[in-house]
Amino acid sequence: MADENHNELQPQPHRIVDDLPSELSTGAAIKEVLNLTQKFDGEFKIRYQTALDLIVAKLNFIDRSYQLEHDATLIDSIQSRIKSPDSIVEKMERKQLNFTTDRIADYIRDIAGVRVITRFISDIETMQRLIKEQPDIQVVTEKDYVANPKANGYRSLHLIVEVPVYLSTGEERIPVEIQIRTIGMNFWASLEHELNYKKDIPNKEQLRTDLTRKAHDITQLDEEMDDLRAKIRK
Ligand code: 0O2
Repeated sequence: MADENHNELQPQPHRIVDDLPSELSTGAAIKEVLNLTQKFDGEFKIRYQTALDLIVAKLNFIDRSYQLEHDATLIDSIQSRIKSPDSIVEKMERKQLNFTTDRIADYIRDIAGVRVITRFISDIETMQRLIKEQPDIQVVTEKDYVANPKANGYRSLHLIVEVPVYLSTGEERIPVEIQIRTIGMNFWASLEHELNYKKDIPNKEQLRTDLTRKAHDITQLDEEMDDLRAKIRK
């Protein structure tokens, strides 16, 4: 990941899954603990689900307020998910995180994830500005793959925000990843994701090259649509 994409504004480590047995280090063991955690310690999942619900409500509020003022929506759709234990384990293995020393919630910051799909590219920046203006949400990390696309053509704006969740034990700031991208960027990313995760696809490398080329076409279309909208709304 390119450094210019990674703007650590205020890293705040979280320790949610504590007191794990030190002898556990393999992926299978991690999975087992995660499954147990989710099964027996519902609070872990409840924290993330609550944070997710709060962020989705906040994003809808931002959109409605914008609509009142500008007579146009910013958001085309919102998707959200809690990362599955399998996917958490896969990511920890991919990043070679040692389960005995590194804690899940410290390093996997996208356990709660929201994807905001906009129609126009300039709406991504507007969304980002309006999220930052919310006094109860703190943006702690920004990665701008729109200004600095990945080599494969991936574009999206990633924010890690922290939202306060009030538990019987007190307030906890829970991280939520917000990915903001256009319909075109989302369309591209979902196919590229499929290519990465499907096995036995012939000519994978050629398909990757073709997809990277299509990402450029989508960038051009996104920019042209933005220009057209500006002329229509003038
Ligand atoms: P999933 O299935 O979405 O859960 P870091 O936070 O820097 O330690 P991270 O989180 O790997 O590391 O970095 P990054 O770049 O913020 O990517 C996070 C997510 O962005 C990924 O989550 C994907 O959803 C998406 N993403 C990033 N790069 C690509 C890409 O090249 N293609 C596609 N299709 N999506 C991408 P996960 O956990 O990998 O997967």
